Amino acid sequence: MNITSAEFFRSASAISGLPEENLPEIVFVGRSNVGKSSLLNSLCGKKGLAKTSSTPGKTRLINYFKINGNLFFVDLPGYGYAAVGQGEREGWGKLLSEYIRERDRISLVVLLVDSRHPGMGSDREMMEFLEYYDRPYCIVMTKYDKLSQSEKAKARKAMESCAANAKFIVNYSSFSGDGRSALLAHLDNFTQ
Ligand SMILES: Nc1nc2c(ncn2[C@@H]2O[C@H](COP(=O)(O)OP(=O)(O)OP(=O)(O)O)[C@@H](O)[C@H]2O)c(=O)[nH]1
Ligand SMILES: [Mg+2]
Repeated sequence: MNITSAEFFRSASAISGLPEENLPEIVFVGRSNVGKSSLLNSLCGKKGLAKTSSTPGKTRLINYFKINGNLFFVDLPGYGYAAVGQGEREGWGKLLSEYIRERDRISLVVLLVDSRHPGMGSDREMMEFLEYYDRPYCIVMTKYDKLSQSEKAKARKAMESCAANAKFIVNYSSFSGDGRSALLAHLDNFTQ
């Protein structure tokens, strides 16, 4: 797909505040600080669209962005950050798990995994959760620029073996834009 327009649409702090518009939703999830908001900005080619931070736990709400007038990208709060997830049964925010369970217009969940740590327990749990609720998902390996050549091949292999049910896997660097055109081409299949 080619992104011609990307606009902030709305934030919601509860499931009851989600938009009524019946548009497909491509959702970005992953551990806190994995690079979700940066990926959104990189994909849309708009630097300040989603707020990013080097401190984990920046995104606390469900943020909707309208893409090309006919689709939503959804930026969710990260999991695995103690101050956000503590006390929650699955360790993820209540908002995040409710959204994934109940929102039936999700066309694809983009699960972001840090390239330096493929197969972490919390990411595996997220994959199991997505499979249990029958949500189609793909894997984006973020911060790929931080890996050496030999680490890249190793990380990719490790990810492939633990994400056998993912629709596809893409290596990504929001800094260089590597992986952007590959990811956009895949997303094209999930815009209806
Ligand atoms: N080297 C490198 N750093 C990145 C990349 N993407 C994001 N970062 C850095 O990682 C940090 C977190 O990025 P965010 O995009 O805010 O992460 P997030 O997943 O939205 O974080 P929360 O909203 O807190 O869950 C920032 O310091 C970014 O600059 C990347 O592709 N390469
Ligand atoms: Mg964020």
